[in-house]
Amino acid sequence: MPLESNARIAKELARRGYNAEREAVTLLASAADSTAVLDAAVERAPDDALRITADHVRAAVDAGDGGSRSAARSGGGSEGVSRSEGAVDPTPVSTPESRGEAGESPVETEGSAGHPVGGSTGEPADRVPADDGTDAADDEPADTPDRDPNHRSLEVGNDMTGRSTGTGEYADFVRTFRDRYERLSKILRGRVNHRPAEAIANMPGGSDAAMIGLVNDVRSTKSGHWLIELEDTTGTFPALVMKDKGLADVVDEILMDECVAVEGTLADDSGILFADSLHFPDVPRTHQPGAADRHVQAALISDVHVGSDEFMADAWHSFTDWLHSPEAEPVEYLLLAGDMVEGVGVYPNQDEELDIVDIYDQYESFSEHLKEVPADTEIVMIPGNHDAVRLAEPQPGFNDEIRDIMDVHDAQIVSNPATVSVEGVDVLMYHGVSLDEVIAELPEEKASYDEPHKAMYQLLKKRHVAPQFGGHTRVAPEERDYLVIENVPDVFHTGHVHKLGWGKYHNVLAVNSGCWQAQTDFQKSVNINPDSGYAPILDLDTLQMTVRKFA
Ligand code: D5M
Ligand code: FE
Ligand code: ZN
Repeated sequence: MPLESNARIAKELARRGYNAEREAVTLLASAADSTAVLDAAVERAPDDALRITADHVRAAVDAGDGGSRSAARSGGGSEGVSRSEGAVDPTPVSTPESRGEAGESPVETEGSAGHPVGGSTGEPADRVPADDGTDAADDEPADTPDRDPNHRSLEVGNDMTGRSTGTGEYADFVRTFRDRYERLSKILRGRVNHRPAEAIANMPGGSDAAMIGLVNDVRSTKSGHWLIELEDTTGTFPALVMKDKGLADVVDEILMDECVAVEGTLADDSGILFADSLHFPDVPRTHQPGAADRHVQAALISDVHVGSDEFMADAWHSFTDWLHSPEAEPVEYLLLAGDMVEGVGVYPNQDEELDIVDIYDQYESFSEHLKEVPADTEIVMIPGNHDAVRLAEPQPGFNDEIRDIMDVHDAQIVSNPATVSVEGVDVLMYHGVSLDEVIAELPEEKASYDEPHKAMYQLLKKRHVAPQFGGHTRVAPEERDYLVIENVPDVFHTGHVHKLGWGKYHNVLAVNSGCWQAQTDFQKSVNINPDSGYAPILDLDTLQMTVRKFA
């Protein structure tokens, strides 16, 4: 097999159990006899090495194993060849043979602005503009990135892996909801002069009053008004939203168990509050997102579904191929929002569409695919509902057995949800199971599969990734409600619905990242057309995004 492309080299190394530095792969690609140098480099690597480095390759080249057809050695010293100087012959990122399709580099595709990607190649780039309204993509970065790990910073927050305390007892649920109430009511407290339920019941009839509580019940009355029951730590209290108050639009957005504030006037007998306004915790419009202080990018993906008959291996290879290209040099981070593998027994009759039936084998295969990603890429992964962790959220970040299988890349494996601060940009990662629920319950224009980012806006508004309890999304009680969005993120990254969509809500960039799985039989039966083989690439310095298509 000729080893003419970077991805082929990465794949061949992966086959032999090695991950490789980008520079090592580039050096190998530029060698006159890549196969011979690769053999020699592997030979030279220490027995316990997991990674082939540029030094291993250089040593092999210097020893004359395979020679060089370019200036692969001209960089000299331990620094070697700087890729950004173009000293190495540019190796084709992919060839028609290696991909089995037209071998052009991936195109940027349209997205956002309320419209999903068309799905065809060759469309113009669509970008989320920088905050000042300029399209920073047109400005070339002042200096090329150097992929120096010393410039990187990545900090994980809200990771509950290894911290699960819940036993499923009633008392655990009480504690979770108390924590939810405390942290979300704090956000609302500055905006309304609220009183506890108990105190409101004792206020004189006709007084102005406000209450903050978790939604216990929402019902429409015979006469077309709405009755909302709120609960706080002292009790429950009913609020009546009259149909002529112009609040229908707000009532439409209410989900059970979320935290809201209601302001209004007490009835004469102080038994009910007539609502004048309703507030969600929401994201302040003044939110100022952070930014990296150099040109560096993150690829935001999810739903790889390795092990499924429909896993799109070719698209994945094209993606990892591209990651090895000079164009992808700034992509130093890869964020993976769950559903690494297809799993087993997730849905009825799922086994009929499995390519790999054993869950561990699926992770082994996923891990082989992950090895194709340049070794010096920082990876963060959270689990999804197809992964081998408990289904109830928050989901801990895998057990040791699965971690061992996936350790090829030294990835940060954290819980679902979790936050990562990447060079000053705060990213909230959440797999997205509650999006199904938000889409099912809210009117089409507020949340739909075609515009998944709008459903994400709702979660930001509620400052909670899965407000409803006892519905479609399973929630496990913990001492703390890890699903509360306590700090406003700069970027909200989800997957799960297999639809690509992105947009900004009060300065927060919401991105749903599509998938690497073609349409399944189930999806066909319910008319879900997945957006497969896209990689949204986020500029961490401008928060502008470009979507690349690999299928
Ligand atoms: O979810 C992918 C999307 O498809 C998500 O919106 C749920 C939906 N889906 C897929 N299969 C099913 C079945 N069998 N029942 C209900 N909903 C389904 P994923 O997490 O990748 O399966
Ligand atoms: Fe999925
Ligand atoms: Zn999922």
